[in-house]
Amino acid sequence: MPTVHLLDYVAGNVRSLVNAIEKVGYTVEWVRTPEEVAKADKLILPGVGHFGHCLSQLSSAGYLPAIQAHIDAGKPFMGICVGLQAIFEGSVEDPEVPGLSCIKGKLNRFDDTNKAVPHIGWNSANASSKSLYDLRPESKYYYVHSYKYPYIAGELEGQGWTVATGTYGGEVFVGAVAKGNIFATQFHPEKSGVAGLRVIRAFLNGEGARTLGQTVTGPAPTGGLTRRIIACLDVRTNDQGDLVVTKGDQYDVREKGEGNDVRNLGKPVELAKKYYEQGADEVTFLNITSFRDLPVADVPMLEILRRTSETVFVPLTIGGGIRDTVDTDGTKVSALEIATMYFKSGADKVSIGSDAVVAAEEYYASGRKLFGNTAIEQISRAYGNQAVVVSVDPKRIYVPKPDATRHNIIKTEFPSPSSGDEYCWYACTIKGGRETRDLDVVELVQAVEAMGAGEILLNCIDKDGTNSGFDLELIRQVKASVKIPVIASSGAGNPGHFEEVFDKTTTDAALGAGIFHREEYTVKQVKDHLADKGLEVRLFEG
Ligand code: 1PR
Repeated sequence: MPTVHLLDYVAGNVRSLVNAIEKVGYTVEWVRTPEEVAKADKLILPGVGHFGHCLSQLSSAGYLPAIQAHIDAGKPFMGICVGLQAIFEGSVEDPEVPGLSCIKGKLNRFDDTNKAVPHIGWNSANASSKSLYDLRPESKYYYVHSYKYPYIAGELEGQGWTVATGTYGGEVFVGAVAKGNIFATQFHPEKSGVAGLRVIRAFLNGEGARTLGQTVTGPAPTGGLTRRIIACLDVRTNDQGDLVVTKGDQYDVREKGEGNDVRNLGKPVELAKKYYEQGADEVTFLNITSFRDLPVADVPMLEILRRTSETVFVPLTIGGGIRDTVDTDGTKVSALEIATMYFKSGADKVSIGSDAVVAAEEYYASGRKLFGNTAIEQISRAYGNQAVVVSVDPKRIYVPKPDATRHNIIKTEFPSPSSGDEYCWYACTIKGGRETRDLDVVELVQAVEAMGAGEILLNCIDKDGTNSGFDLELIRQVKASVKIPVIASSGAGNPGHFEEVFDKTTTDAALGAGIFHREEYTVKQVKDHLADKGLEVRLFEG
């Protein structure tokens, strides 16, 4: 099999990139020293996290002159995400750190006045009728970044570059760029389904470079960021010791009646693939019980991720048990080390639940000081904010009047059925809803945003498994409190509920579990419904 060389300098989910490269028929060889760069014919520079962190690592390991020599020799070079950013002169994210300067100009941050940042999700890479590594106007590609190169018509083209753009909240940015032997994408082709695999293939087989810039005809480009639909798999061992996808009603996952067994809705790897093929934009696994009697390195979720990432080319999130812990042999294992194992096994993001609540409580107890030692801070520092999701498990607490509590309250359209109280706040819980804390959801999300979380997965215990629709009041309250994206979760029972949450709130994504596991609707049916209603979605490309 033909070979491509990957630079092994940066932490993150390179397993998915390797899987994608193998999927299109190539093998990967690692470049582990600057000297080894010279043996590469085709070189890929993947990148996650902070511009400065990546570039400083490359620089201190002596890679930059070797990469420059590879490029100057006219050999194929591809940069992905921060790998695209690296070919620019610099970034306001880390102004002191120089880039490779193949392109003059600095990246800047998305404006978060009227939109969530990071920009997470499926967006276009529109090359305006020019051939650019098989990018297609009707396809969508997975982006996750806070910094971008702002597109100015003609600027890069005037220097011989072919450019594809995306638009987010009115800002047009460079989604991909190519000239000669250089090709770079701001999006993650290895996470962009079949559309992304095509791009990788075009780089590897040389067709992309050969046809670069030719005029192509095709359908008119579609708009910007799509509505993101996420399939969630709650995973745990059942009473027979098998790892199964389960689903609770308000977090109770046991069947009612005789036996009282853990509800078994299927096998995690198979279901993940099924939802990917139905068009799920992301798949989330939540390990809802921890596997305390196993060495951390053997937790079954690692194997589930490895196997899933071989066939599922959209982002994977893993949650459950991400906190500092003590291994079976007494060794301390940090949350960062656990997250690292998950990333190496194919996860793109980790989701933190209970530990985030405890960290937020400490944040307020210390007068909103940050010491850099929480799991959120450590993981986001190493892998970037976009890699850290905080999963929130709130429940409603009714109060008779606004000043009956110190917490952030709302006046609800759904008064308490028992007391008739018209005000409520949302209390955070830990340990899968078993313990309620004196911290409200607004306090939590603001604290974790300050710590560096990149996204909120907003469950709702009152709504979970009810099929009665999302808690719009909760979602509005949280969206109004933070700038980072929010995923609405809990309560989806039909496609209309997804339409409603996108119409009546500004949520960035919506998640369903039971609706898909019980086969009441497919992901495709949900998306078809949204498309019928005029909302932009990404459909699966076979
Ligand atoms: O606290 O960091 O170890 O993480 C544990 C994780 O496991 C948390 O993300 C927590 O939400 C989750 N979890 C714990 N116990 C349960 C349970 O169900 N007993 N599941 C649980 C949470 C909620 C959603 C669900 C939506 C959509 N599941 O993920 O998928 O509510 O459901 P629906 O569409 O069927 O209504 P830590």
